[in-house]
This record gives sequence, structure tokens and C-alpha cells, in this order.
Amino acid sequence: MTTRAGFIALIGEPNAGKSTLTNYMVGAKVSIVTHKVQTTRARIRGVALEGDAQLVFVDTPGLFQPRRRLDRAMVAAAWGGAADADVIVLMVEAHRGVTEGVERILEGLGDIGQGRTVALAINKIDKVQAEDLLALTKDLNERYSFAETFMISAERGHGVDALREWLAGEVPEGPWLYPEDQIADLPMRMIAAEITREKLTLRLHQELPYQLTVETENWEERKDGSAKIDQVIYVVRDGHKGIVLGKRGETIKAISQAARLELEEFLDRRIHLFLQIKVRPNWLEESERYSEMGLDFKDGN
Ligand SMILES: Nc1nc2c(ncn2[C@@H]2O[C@H](COP(=O)(O)OP(=O)(O)OP(=O)(O)O)[C@@H](O)[C@H]2O)c(=O)[nH]1
Ligand SMILES: [Mg+2]
Repeated sequence: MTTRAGFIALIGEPNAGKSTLTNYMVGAKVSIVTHKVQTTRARIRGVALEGDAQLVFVDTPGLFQPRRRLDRAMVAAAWGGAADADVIVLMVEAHRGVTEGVERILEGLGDIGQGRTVALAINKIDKVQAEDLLALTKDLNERYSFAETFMISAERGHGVDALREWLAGEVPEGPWLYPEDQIADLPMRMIAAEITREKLTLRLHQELPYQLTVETENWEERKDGSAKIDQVIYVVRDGHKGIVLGKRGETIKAISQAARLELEEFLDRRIHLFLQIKVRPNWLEESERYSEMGLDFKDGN
């Protein structure tokens, strides 16, 4: 049997639906999703099978104009993911069309896309009318020479099978890159930290989600089959600590419970989750925080 395998980088503006598509392709939640921009911070690989092909989807942070060190490291990670991939899929939101952000990404693709297969996936088609889609497809294809255009709804799974089948034919012949039963290559402690960060992002407002990070500090397997997980939430200000705690600790309690339930479902066992909040005014400038997130600190220079 000739097998095929390759990396498929999903790139696009923040919120385009890259993580939603990754999860749909994998058939499990390997990357966190929120309605807020800049949810994904590092490259997350999720594995899917299509016939004899193993498709390794590389979910990347959204591409935007970076201001802080963290932003720059995220954007560098996204372009790095594209540069290492066999196929690049640019995801554009159907209802937003060609924004300035999309224009900038098309410029970037002028270099990175050279000699690589680049496809266009117009996502969230459930939000627009068919005639708008045709106009957008035409417009984007006049601006860049995409190998193929797909119209999809990553959330509902519309058009996704056609994309997966096409990708299976595009990745090179070769042995599979991961064992057959592996769905992600993120360490469990990192997935666990991401789940907690998702719950924090969903519950907290304004800048706060962007100014915190979560790390799994300790993971203890217990004899009864359960696991005890200790995590630290780093925030930059005392005031933020108060907000994360909430009145009488209600906010952190709700976050902890939501994260624990999802972890239990993911791991199919009982979890004891302990969250601690630490005020660390400078964590956004600490290289160790970046390596914990899977980012290159130097990229932020
Ligand atoms: N209506 C609709 N919403 C979608 C679709 N795909 C994704 N979404 C929503 O769009 C939002 C952003 O989705 P994500 O998958 O987190 O987007 P992302 O591109 O990974 O975002 P970043 O990680 O911030 O770059 C979430 O609220 C999703 O539920 C879709 O096909 N239709
Ligand atoms: Mg994402």
C-alpha cells in the first residue's frame, strides 16, 4: 500500500475558524476555541486520516499586526507553521470578506507560498448568501493564485469532506508521521493548561484574557486511577487576581469546575484540579513563559 502523509498549515486572521476546523478534522477537541480573537497562541498539530493519507493539521495563531512581544512571537509561529508545511490553507471569514488583515496575509503569502500548494477555504458560509460567496471567491482568486477554493462551515462540517479528500491527494507519498492512534502531539500537561485558559478566556472580559497564561506545574497519578493536577494562572496585576477570583472566589470556582469537567471527559477519568493565581507583572517578558506556551521567546524581539 502506498501511503501519503504531510503537514497542512491552517492560517488566517484571528477568529477565522482555524482551531474549529482542526478539531473537526481530527474528530476531537485538540485546540481551544472561543469567540474572542487571539485564542490560539502556538502551533498545535492535530492528526486526521483520509484513506491511505495521514493529514497533520497545523493550527496556527491568527495573523494580525503585532504590538507586544507575545503578539510578535505568535505571528512568527504562524508564519513558521506555514513555511514548514506541505500545503497551506488560508481561511477567510465569508461575512467579513477581504479585510486589510486579509490583504496583508496575501502579501505575506507572496513569499511564503512560493513553490507550495496554497488553497483557499472560505469559512462560516452559514452566515452569508450564495451570491456573496461567488463574488468573494472571484475577488480573492484575482488577488492570489490559489490551487483550489473551498467553501466551508468548519462549525457545521459543511464542505469539509471535500477539503479533506482534496488534501489527501496533495500531501506527498511517504510513511505516516505519527502512530495510527495519535491525534495530537501536544503534551497532556499543555492540553490541560489550554483547557483552563479557554475557560478563563470565555469568562473574563477586555484585555484580561490576553494578559494571563496558564501552566501545569504538577501532575500526580493516584492509585485510584484519578489524577491530581496543579496549575498556576499568571496575571500581571493585583487587580486582575481579584477579578479572576471573583466575589467570594465564585469566578475561579466556576472556571475550575468547567475545566475539570472537560478534562475528565477528555481523559475519561476523575481529575482533581487545583488552580493557583500568581501576580507576575513581567511574565510577558519572561522567556520561560514562552517556552511553556510552545513559543520562541526570540521571535518576540
Ligand atoms: N457561524 C460560524 N461560526 C464559526 C464557524 N467556524 C468557527 N466559528 C466560530 O468562530 C469563532 C472563532 O473560532 P476559532 O476556531 O477559535 O478561530 P481561530 O481562527 O482559531 O481563532 P484564533 O485562535 O484567535 O486565531 C468561534 O466562536 C467559533 O465557534 C463556522 O463555520 N460558522
Ligand atoms: Mg485558534
